[in-house]
Amino acid sequence: MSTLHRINVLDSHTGGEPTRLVLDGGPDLGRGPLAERAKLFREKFDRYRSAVVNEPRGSDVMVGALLVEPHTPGCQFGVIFFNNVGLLGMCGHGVMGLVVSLAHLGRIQPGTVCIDTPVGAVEAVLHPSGEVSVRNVPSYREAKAVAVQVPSLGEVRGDVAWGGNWFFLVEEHGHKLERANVEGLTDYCWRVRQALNTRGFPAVDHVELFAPSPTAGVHRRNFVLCPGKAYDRSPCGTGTSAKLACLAADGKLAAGDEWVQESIVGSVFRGSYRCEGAKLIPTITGTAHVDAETTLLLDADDPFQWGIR
Ligand code: PYC
Repeated sequence: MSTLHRINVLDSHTGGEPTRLVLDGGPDLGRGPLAERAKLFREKFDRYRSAVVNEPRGSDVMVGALLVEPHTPGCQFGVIFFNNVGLLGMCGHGVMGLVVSLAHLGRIQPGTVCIDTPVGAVEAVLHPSGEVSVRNVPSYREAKAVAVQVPSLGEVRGDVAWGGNWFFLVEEHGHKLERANVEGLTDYCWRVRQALNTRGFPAVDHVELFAPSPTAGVHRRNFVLCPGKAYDRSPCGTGTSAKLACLAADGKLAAGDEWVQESIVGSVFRGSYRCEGAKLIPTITGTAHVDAETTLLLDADDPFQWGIR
């Protein structure tokens, strides 16, 4: 008889981007600050990450969310986000998925909930309409109009900004942001990221392209290439936050004004920011839906019980 380890998960998607919430059966990371627990997860329990999000149970686009006890006073829940190659700092679409999942389980009602993450506490509001707003960690632009020489592409210019993850935001790229172009967009972003990483910005692991949108009321369409080479089906909460920081730094968006951003699959986030002293605090609003209740089974006799790593 083989031994089965069970991991209970709840799947959701936010504008097409999946989140797999690990409810129990994940690793015990203790009760320290979430940044320390994330480090422990990365160093000692990486096989759990792979088992939950990688093939054969998951896919490159799947984002995992390990539900943990919070550490920051005032928070009701803690979460550590991860993907096909490692851990994420924050995840905007993931918080929306987490919030609708908690509501589905009857653990929260419409209203405000504080959630601890490895990069700081965030506040989410579940609106009676079902929409979720996420007040993100402080966001900022680190560098404006960085010119990077990309082999076979030439010079590419973009801003480096933090929105809970590190982004390189590019306006001028000459590509159409459409689903038919995913392969070309992925190749372009990957080359840009590799060049940027070797030229002074090793931490930047998301590349975000922008283009005008054909949709009335939308300010910009985006394409975000995530660290493991999958593109974000949602407009990317942390990427929208990074964009707000750049717009604010350029004096193109005032505090409180709305910015609407859509992904190439047509899902939309609304964003705005407010200032707390020198800090810029973005709030991103979108919708998420629960789409599966599952128990993952890890069979000790299965050579791929920990996923294809
Ligand atoms: O929504 O912040 C986000 C996100 C990051 C990576 C994938 N989605």
